[in-house]
Amino acid sequence: MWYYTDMKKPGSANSSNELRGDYTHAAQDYAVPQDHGAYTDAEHDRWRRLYERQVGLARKHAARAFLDGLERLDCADGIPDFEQASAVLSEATGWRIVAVPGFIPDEIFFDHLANRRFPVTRWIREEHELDYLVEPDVFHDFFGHVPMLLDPIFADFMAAYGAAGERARAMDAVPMLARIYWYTVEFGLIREKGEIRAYGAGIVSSAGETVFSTTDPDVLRVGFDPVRIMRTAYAIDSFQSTYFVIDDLSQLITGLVDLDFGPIYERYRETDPLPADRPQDGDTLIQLTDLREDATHD
Ligand code: HBI
Ligand code: FE
Repeated sequence: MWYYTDMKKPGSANSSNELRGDYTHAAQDYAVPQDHGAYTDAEHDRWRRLYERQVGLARKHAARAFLDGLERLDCADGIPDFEQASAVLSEATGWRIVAVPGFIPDEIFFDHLANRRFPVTRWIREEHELDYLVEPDVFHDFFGHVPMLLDPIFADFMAAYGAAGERARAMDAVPMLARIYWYTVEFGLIREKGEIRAYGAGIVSSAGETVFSTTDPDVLRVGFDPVRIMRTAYAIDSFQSTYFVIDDLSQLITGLVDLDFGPIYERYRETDPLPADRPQDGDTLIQLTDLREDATHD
């Protein structure tokens, strides 16, 4: 996965060793035209191959809401046209897509989300990056994130996350809020019919992590706990060592609406985060074997 602290400003030139997107023509909100007609056949073909591989794994391991959303987007045949997808999205949940050159600053990102605009990177990864890349591309952003935005509950949660950004920024606590995004939107797992399934975009856009996160018998799977999440460090360049599991998408709303973030930020923002590779007191640990037994009682 990725993490960037050095942002490019709209209009600034590219140099090597930096974000690879072209920021020269970006607006102040970092929006760019998608220019759908400019994608090459090779790029559309790369999308088709990525799609085909991931959709097979997703059917086995991804959340119902993700699969439903993906189907409605009808995007197997090539890099999707954001305008068409935005029409489907806005009809369903009031969201739309805005094309961006790549990673954008926190405050701009939060503002887009709060206003139900999801920033999607316009370029696609290179041929040698089919398994892994360090920056989000159109496959991660669109295939990974957009299907869940067709779910009304998840759509509301994402907008609320964006709206929470301002206070986190004012209180110097963006890293704490960002961990909520990381462990839900990017790497969230959900319990469905006695199985662990993935709804996080970082998982469902990765072949290796789709299988690992949902089937590895030893990785830590902890019941959703927002304060624990805000205190927990995460890995940016390897599979996660802890995943947080929700029982239902509505838990993202109910678990967060009543939370008074101010005092939590005050209390923990200066303390070292908890390591991600070990359980903490108070964790509800979820074992795959227990789940299968649960399923027989349904
Ligand atoms: N920009 N394009 C893009 N995509 C992201 O996922 C993203 C971003 N900027 C900031 C950001 N994520 C996170 O650091 C925020 O959740 C804090
Ligand atoms: Fe992402």
